[in-house]
Amino acid sequence: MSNSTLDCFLLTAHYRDAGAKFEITLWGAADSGERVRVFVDDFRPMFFCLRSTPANLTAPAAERKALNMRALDMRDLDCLYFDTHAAMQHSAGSLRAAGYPVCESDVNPMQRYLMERMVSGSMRISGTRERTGRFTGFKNPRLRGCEFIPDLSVMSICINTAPDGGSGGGAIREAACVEDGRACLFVVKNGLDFAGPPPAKIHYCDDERRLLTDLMKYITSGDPDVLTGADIADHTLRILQERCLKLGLRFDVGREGGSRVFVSTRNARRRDGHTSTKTVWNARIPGRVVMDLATMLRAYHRSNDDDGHIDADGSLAAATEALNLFNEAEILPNAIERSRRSGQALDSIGGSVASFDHLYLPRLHRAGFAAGDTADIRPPAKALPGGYVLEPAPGLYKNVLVFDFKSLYPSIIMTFMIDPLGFRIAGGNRIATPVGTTFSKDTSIMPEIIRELMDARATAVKLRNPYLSQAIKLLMNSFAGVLGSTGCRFFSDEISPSITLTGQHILKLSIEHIEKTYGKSIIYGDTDSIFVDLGAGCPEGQAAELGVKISRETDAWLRETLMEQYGAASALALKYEEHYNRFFIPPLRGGDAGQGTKKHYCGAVVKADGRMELTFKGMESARSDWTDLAKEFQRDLFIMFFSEKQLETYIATTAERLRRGEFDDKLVYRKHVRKELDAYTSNIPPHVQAAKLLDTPVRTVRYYITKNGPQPVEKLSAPIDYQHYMDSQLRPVADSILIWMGSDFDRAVSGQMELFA
Ligand code: DCP
Ligand code: MG
Ligand code: MG
Repeated sequence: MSNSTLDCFLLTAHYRDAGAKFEITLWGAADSGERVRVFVDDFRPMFFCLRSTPANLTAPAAERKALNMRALDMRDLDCLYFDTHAAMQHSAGSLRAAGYPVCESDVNPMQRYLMERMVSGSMRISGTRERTGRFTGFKNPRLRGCEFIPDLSVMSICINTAPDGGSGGGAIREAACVEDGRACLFVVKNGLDFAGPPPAKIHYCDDERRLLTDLMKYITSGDPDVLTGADIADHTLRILQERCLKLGLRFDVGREGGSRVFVSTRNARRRDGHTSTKTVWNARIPGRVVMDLATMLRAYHRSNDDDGHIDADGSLAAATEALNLFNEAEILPNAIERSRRSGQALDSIGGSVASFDHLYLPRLHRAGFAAGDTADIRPPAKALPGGYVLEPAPGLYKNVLVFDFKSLYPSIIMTFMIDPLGFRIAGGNRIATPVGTTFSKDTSIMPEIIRELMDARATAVKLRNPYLSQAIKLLMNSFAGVLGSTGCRFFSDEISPSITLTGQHILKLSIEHIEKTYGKSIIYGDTDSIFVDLGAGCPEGQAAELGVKISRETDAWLRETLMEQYGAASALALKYEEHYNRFFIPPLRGGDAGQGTKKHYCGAVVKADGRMELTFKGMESARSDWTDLAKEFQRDLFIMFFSEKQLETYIATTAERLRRGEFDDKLVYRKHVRKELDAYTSNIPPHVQAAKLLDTPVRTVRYYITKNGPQPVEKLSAPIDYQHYMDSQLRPVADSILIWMGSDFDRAVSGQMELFA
């Protein structure tokens, strides 16, 4: 035993009431290479109540302390400490029921433990270091934040089960574990045949029991920090646990006991306003972070459902591919940097509200204030305003410059010192926004947090750390969103609009200024972007120069104007982003002449070698209900359109070739099956209809639309329904341009029919 200090990164954190005590167990990865268990049982869950709350009502608290703290409505507060989380929740419930307000009773005590120590992922542990088996242990150490970035080991796991129904239905016959430079395949002898070339290492097992035992031994001795794979929690680990239970084995893959896979339900608000209940499988593995491949890809790359799905033969190939995707997408460095800024767990996604609490609450407390409970937030009577979207002027343009404000909402927060505390604290020096709300200049927290994040982002850019800079951008932007969300304890129907409406005001001001100063027309703008039409007459090579000039000069003008009108020090920066040589805004389908479609455009940059690089917005073909045919057709058509070539022949030829079957390999739809097939009862979507025709279940179904309805690629029997593809793939692409030209798809196709007569 020795007194020591260790820099660690937080891997997993769990808490519980153990009898009459509250316990926290943290696992971390240390710079020394040690893996560390931190056990805490001297932290007491707490919340605040009004000083005026009668003593008999707070008797269940282990301690009531009068602190020099106030609520945001300026009433004095006392702090209540409890021995257990349950006691804390119970007491908060009874106080609330008795009509006495409580503050921050809904803050998770473990999150509070970490945030008050300023621990965001990285933590410096000081205390008595104990050796417990292969791991290092600390009990009730001192913890504070630090800057340590860990080097974590990852294991990708995949299993294959025997088909249901047959003998040994559902049993695991094959499992693979893949790490960087190491792989092992576990196969039950006489099980499924192993396909493909033999891997580095095959471990034959007599039966499933042996496979499970050896597999779990392999995982715990390999001791990875991160477990990943396609559907790692809701498939791999869930089935592992299930089979262990069935065979009377302990499901044990963590750094200590207590591994558990369980289902939780989440209410998700659907777009139609109804709520649907979603079931989510969670894996709680002490000491190991469980990161589902598809979930993490979605979180960091906004990719669609299908990404992260593995279509490999055999579990070894699948686990290898999953690890490759995990590494290529750089999920770990992204997650680490996000955790270091937001204070959220490595495997967490979203969590904007919790991140805000994590950064804001400790500073609020140090300023002598505590926030209310989220349950006390009342939803606004009507939806809060968002960004301003200009009416787009449809048509074809040459030389369009695009400008976009850098971190618009964060820079508005800084410029006008927008802050929940600064809003409520009265008097002193104040700054007024263009909307009329005012904020304290003397006391504020959020502008300071944003400034630190902005500086950190600038450093990240300088150090070429794209993960950090992206993590910071998303975090900063989430602040504005969180303040407009009733799930956040700082929600206010005055603060959030102070940001968005000021954004609208600044966009309009800037547009007006550019139009007036440069005599150019603005053809579109959205929230913080401005599209300027320079016209065909713009001399080659001058567009970029003008772009830089407009952005600098507009910044300077805004700085003067905002100082003069509001006494505000502008933090706004209008970036010159792009010069499109060709640009197109489609007309609004079924709208009046001159109406464009918002958030839809296509721009082309002509490269030095004459190649055109296209950017699609809104009309992009990256959606899963677009086939390869539609994507290629759209790209080719726009290149021809921008090159001023005649389009009808190409459109008609493509339609004709489609009918002749020349594009059959480009007509496949791909879609992820999210629920069990039997869970679909009415209104069965096409991909599920197709999936039902397959012998074995798949997670991504690839299918055609045929004259007999949807059919999977593997079971195609009916003729392909070419008319369907004509109507749903070719027509919308062609019409986006043709309608603007006064024609349409049918006319283009029929007008050219004589070609094929
Ligand atoms: N915005 C938002 N939610 C999104 C995207 C944007 O609330 N999903 C808001 C916040 C942004 C503003 O719109 O500040 C402008 O969006 P941008 O995409 O231009 O983002 P930023 O201006 O913040 O960053 P950048 O520096 O990349 O332009
Ligand atoms: Mg922007
Ligand atoms: Mg923008």
